[in-house]
Amino acid sequence: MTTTAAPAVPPAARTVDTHCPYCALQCAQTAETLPDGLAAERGGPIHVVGRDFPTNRGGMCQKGWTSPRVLAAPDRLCTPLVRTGDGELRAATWDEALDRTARGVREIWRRAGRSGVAVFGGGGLTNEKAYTLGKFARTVLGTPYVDYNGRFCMASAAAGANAVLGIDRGLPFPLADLGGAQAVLLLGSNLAETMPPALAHLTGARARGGLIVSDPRHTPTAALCDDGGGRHLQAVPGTDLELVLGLAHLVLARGWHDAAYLAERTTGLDQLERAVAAWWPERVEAVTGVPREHLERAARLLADASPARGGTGAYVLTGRGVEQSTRGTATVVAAIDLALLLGLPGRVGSGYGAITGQGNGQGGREHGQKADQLPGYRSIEDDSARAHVAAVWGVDPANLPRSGLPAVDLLRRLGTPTGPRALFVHGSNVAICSPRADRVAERLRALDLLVVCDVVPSETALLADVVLPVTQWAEEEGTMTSLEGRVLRRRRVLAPPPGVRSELDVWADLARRLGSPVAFATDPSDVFDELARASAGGRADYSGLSHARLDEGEALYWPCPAVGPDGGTDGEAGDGPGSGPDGEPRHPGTPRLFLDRFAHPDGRARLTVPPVAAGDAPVSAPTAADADGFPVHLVTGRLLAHYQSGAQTRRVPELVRSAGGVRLELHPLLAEALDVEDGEDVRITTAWGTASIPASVSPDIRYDTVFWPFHYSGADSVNRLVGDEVDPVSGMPRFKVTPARVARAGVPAGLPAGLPVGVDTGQTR
Ligand SMILES: Nc1nc2c(c(=O)[nH]1)N[C@H]1C(S)=C(S)[C@@H](COP(=O)(O)OP(=O)(O)OC[C@H]3O[C@@H](n4cnc5c(=O)[nH]c(N)nc54)[C@H](O)[C@@H]3O)O[C@H]1N2
Ligand SMILES: Nc1nc2c(c(=O)[nH]1)N[C@H]1C(S)=C(S)[C@@H](COP(=O)(O)OP(=O)(O)OC[C@H]3O[C@@H](n4cnc5c(=O)[nH]c(N)nc54)[C@H](O)[C@@H]3O)O[C@H]1N2
Ligand code: SF4
Ligand SMILES: [Mo]
Repeated sequence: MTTTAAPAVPPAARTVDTHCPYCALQCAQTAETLPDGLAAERGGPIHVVGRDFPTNRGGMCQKGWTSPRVLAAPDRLCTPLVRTGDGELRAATWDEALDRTARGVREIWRRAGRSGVAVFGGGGLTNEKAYTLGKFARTVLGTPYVDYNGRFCMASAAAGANAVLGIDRGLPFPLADLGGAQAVLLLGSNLAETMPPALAHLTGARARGGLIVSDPRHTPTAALCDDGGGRHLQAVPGTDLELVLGLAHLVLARGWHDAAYLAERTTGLDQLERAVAAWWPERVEAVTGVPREHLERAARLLADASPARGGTGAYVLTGRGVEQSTRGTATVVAAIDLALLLGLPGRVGSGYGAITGQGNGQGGREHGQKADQLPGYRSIEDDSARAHVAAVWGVDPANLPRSGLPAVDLLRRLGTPTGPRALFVHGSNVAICSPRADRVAERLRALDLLVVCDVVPSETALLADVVLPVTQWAEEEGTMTSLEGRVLRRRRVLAPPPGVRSELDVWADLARRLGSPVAFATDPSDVFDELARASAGGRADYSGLSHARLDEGEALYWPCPAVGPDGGTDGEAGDGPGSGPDGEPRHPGTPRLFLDRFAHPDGRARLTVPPVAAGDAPVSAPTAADADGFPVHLVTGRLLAHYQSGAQTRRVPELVRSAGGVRLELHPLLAEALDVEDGEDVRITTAWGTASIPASVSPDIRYDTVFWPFHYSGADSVNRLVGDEVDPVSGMPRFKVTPARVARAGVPAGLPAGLPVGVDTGQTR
């Protein structure tokens, strides 16, 4: 027998099952703590690997793989900061910082009353934090002014779904259902860069030649339509409403609609028929630039895939490309109408869905950080909802504030003579992500008190009077509700750095310092139980859920009500998630909504004529103050390697390298007309500002459109040039399409008349 040196025993590692800190796909990860030596080498105290889960199937994107880097960001906030008399931020103790905050709030209450203090939340906060933030605003601060960055993200999808279907759950079906579909229409979503592992669910539709993508850019997602995968519709930015009405027109005109389903499950067909009759293909082509044959082809692919015509199923999905518009709600309504005409929603294997963006973009909009909502997706104007939630909070319903203002209006009024004098920010980098960002920064500076909780010194934190360092992702317990409405456990992998506190702690402490009698739990599991009670009976009912139940292994879909004493609701005894450890009946959660009825009282979906007059000019001609240069559509959005305002990902060296610096994407024809080469500076001007940024010349964009991702700061931040018009129904800003003029940087005036805007009779590729 030979002896060899024993292999080095790996240091005892602890593994924890959790989910990625970033987007709503919430890819499942297993995190492993690393010993010090390895931590330094790997750039973070933990290491993550993808874990098998139906949405990500073990996959993650580069942001997921590198997520531990943010835990060890060199400038990670580990001590509170307060602004001194000479304008500098200096380190302070928690006591000092919270005292300063409480004193500031009391002083503003004295001068301006309760509505002198406002709150801005984020769709990345756990359910427990989102819930507590709303409760803190309504009870301790007693202010109506609470809203959050979901207003920039999900508000139009929510408004459209509520109006037509009666409830807003982004995907009312499991994401994996898409796999069996014969056709998928993606309106304004670039999944290949915004949720790469989700592409696996499109391979089926693509293999069947049924993937249809509407995007003014030939994105990696649109490219999946090439070579027989389906059809890319490269419409003029801002014209998807007409595009969808055109598809609806064709479906009705060709008799491809599902008449039996429409009669049984919907109302409003007559009116809709009249409205879409006006959108014949030639007219749609003139407005959208999409050739009528392409429109016809897309309509046929969808119709052939519909169950009524013997297909295996079809989906209509919307993303920010069509929602972040002054016609966002109208376009979502039209998209759901189209799906209903084809008989898709409420059928297994077909449907309509909005692709929620932020990690907890779904849960974040259900638990009360939205200006008009209480937990459980209840209306703050509904007296019975007020009474229910007030009882859970132990307060008098009469003292609960009413609706506040949507984000853009709120930000606009900060620090004005009649507006709020103080703002708390939790989980949003408003100085970068808001439209008219320069003015937002000016409003933030005009406040008497700006308190920002963050994990890094974001551009917004750097404007604050008080900065509070809080726990993030792998340092905390909680739940996140993913894009499919599934409640997932976020688990603590490691202790936060010394000096950092949980936001749950911060709110409880501030409540005490502000003399509030209301109790604030700080254990996330207790907070969840309270949230569950507050949500009971609401549209987003979590009352049958708890951390313990979720820890049994199944992430469950809401609604998941508690089973009543009589074993009521839909709970079934037996095996599986529908029964407890002792076999007692439990609600199994609701993977698919609408199978029996839609959420309106009569159980029917309401076909709705989109609330924008059919004859509206789709895109206003450029109104840029600068009348020189070529008029173009400035479109904004995302790159694969950066997340949102970039506060987190700009601190990850691998991602910074992958993304490169800011670039303005433009078509070779436009570059030629401007006489700029790839990498040379282009001057771009809108009604709100002007900037010079390097060109990235690419055939993958319409020639009348330029693209500028919003992840960058300072002079590279596009939101300095984006206006703050909003959708009239949802209050969502028009991030996607801004009229602009472009010229070669340094060329002053006198360029020839521009390329045509708004009309294009062919694809640009
Ligand atoms: N890498 C990365 N992934 C992310 C995020 C991130 O910041 N980075 N953020 C997450 C969040 S919060 C969100 S909301 C989602 C967003 O996910 P997406 O909606 O996929 O992302 P966007 O890039 O904002 O917009 C999608 C596409 O809309 C197109 N578009 C612009 N104008 C129009 C138009 O008028 N019509 C049509 N049809 N298309 C148009 C753009 O060209 C762009 O390709 O991504 C999530 N995932
Ligand atoms: N031009 C243009 N602008 C856009 C968009 C666009 O497409 N174009 N998209 C819009 C959309 S869809 C969105 S969702 C917004 C997003 O934009 P932002 O709201 O700015 O989103 P993030 O960059 O994710 O900001 C989150 C902040 O919270 C911090 N943070 C992370 N975790 C925690 C936590 O647990 N607690 C606290 N207190 N802080 C935490 C992060 O460090 C970061 O500073 O941008 C919008 N703005
Ligand atoms: S797709 Fe989204 S959830 Fe998945 S790893 Fe990337 S950022 Fe994280
Ligand atoms: Mo978003």
